[in-house]
Amino acid sequence: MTDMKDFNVAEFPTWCPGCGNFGIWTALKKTFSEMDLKPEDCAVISGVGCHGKFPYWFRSYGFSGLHGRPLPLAQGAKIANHKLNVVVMSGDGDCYGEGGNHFIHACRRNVDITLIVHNNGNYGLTTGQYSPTSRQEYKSKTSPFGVEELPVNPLMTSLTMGATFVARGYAGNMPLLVELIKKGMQHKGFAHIDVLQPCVTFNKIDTYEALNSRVYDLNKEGHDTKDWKKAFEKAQENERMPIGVFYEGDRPSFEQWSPQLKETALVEKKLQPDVRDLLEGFY
Ligand SMILES: Cc1ncc(C[n+]2csc(CCOP(=O)(O)OP(=O)(O)O)c2C)c(N)n1
Ligand code: SF4
Repeated sequence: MTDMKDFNVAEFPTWCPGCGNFGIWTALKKTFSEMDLKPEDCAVISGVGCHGKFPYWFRSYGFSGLHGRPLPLAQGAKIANHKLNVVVMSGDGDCYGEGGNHFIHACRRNVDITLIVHNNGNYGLTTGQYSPTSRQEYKSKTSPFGVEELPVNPLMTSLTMGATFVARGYAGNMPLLVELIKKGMQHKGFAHIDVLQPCVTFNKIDTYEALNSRVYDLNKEGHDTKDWKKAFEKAQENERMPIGVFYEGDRPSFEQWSPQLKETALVEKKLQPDVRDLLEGFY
């Protein structure tokens, strides 16, 4: 079995002490080591934000992309080499705001990648402005009287757009988060895991204390993860917040469906026909 330490780099993350990102960072290392994955078997791709620095502090292949753009990068990496385990780190602003369009189409496309959204209900890196998932009572520099818009419901969105694995984790519940990431990675197709991630510096309403009193383990209550309608209903609960697997479907993944990818990874294919002469014409 690989060791959690195999995924460490020389530097230690500079996230604020107590930030929920530490929980997600530890959970991913634990998941990879329990799945006996090696750093060279994996790619961790991020957008921009506090979460976006994840690949700096995680030893595997990695790429930190533009704001809102980790999903197209990750889908490209997976399509080129579908033997790689591709995990996407995104923020609520990055994924549901700037990258919202990519998010809905990734759900439809069903490429076999795992998306982990660090949902802290604000724009952490740029000092706490309100984000697409900020609740209406959230006050910040850009919402001094609270937020006028309705918050995005990430799980209802991914369920509606055809995601085949939909879950919600909590950075303050490590054993469950590890279980969810493992299940998401084992699932063949697009896995969306929205993670409640306290931003201890700027978000003073979605604190560990507040979340601890709201979250409950959905799967311990006998939820049927094949029941899409029930999952959609559960995704609407707001006061008590279910965490766990909401939905598991079995539509073929993009790689299983695509005739070009069925046999082998694109990186292993011989160019057919050989277009190198043609390409040289452009240099
Ligand atoms: C195209 C573009 N727009 C805006 C920014 C400025 N910006 C950097 S990080 C960020 C918000 C990040 O918030 P979120 O995605 O929720 O991540 P967090 O920092 O909370 O992890 C913004 C607006 C940018 N870098 N690029
Ligand atoms: S600003 Fe918030 S999200 Fe960013 S590192 Fe600090 S606590 Fe974490």
